[in-house]
Amino acid sequence: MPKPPIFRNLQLQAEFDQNGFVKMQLFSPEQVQRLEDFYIQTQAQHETVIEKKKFHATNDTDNAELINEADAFIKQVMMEEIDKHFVDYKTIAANYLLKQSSQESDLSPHQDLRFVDEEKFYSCNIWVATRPTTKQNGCLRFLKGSHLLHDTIRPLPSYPWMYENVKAFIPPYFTDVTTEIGECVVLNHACIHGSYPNLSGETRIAAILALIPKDADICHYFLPDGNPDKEVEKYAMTLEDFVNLKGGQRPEKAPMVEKFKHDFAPVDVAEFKKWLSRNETPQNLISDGYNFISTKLSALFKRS
Ligand SMILES: O=C(O)CCC(=O)C(=O)O
Repeated sequence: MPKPPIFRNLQLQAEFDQNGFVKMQLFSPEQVQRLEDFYIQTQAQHETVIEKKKFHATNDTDNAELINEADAFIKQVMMEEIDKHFVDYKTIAANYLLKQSSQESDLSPHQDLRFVDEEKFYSCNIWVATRPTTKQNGCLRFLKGSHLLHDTIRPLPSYPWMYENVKAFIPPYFTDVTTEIGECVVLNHACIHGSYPNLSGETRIAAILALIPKDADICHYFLPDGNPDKEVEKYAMTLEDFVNLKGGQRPEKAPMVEKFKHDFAPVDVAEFKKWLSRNETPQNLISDGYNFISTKLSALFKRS
């Protein structure tokens, strides 16, 4: 059954459904500037974690006041535009995502946490950077269509990722998505993605807002560390439950709605490699091909 749409533009919805992400123009330069200004004003509070993490989010600070203020501010700015482009959705949380200028700020292939029953719904982030993004300052990269490959449970604190064994094969097949001021990327949390390290000398600032279709319930999947039976607990969450969720612990107030066994077996390497090669031409081959053709062309036009 098709999952309920949230884009007003059917073409964008179709691209999002097929690829697991889509880029669109959403914000004005003035709105983006306001998002950046708020970050600059709260930079010291955000940067309390940078010794440990070169890629970090507002949530990582564990500063409840900052987390609430950033959430409210990002929502206030983004909501000026969102209803013009999205329907039948509800928002989850908003956050800043900061990439310090460092080789260690790269984000390797991953899927985001699962917030909804993905057999019926999807959840996504609206991601917007405050400056243009490129490979040099840490743009996003996606494995097109990977959200459709397997139905994955992505719990905390234990996260046995079924693609861990094939992670190293993914980057050549990534599609890079650069952005200009005001462009955003809407990404399905189940689509495998990552981002380059930021080597630009300046922090890359992005704001995200998570959305889900209006009829979806928000949930949290909990898998305790060292659970040999791989029994997953599913909790029905409110936004407040997420704000109060403490790292590695069960939600304090949210009711558990289900407990089930899940098979976290790693993907079959040969199958996955077959899927990769069927779906995409590796980017290094595209650029090698381009270099080959451009070398030939420049040789043709070179004066002897
Ligand atoms: O900001 C980035 O570089 C990565 C963003 C990301 O992984 C996400 O929004 O889920």
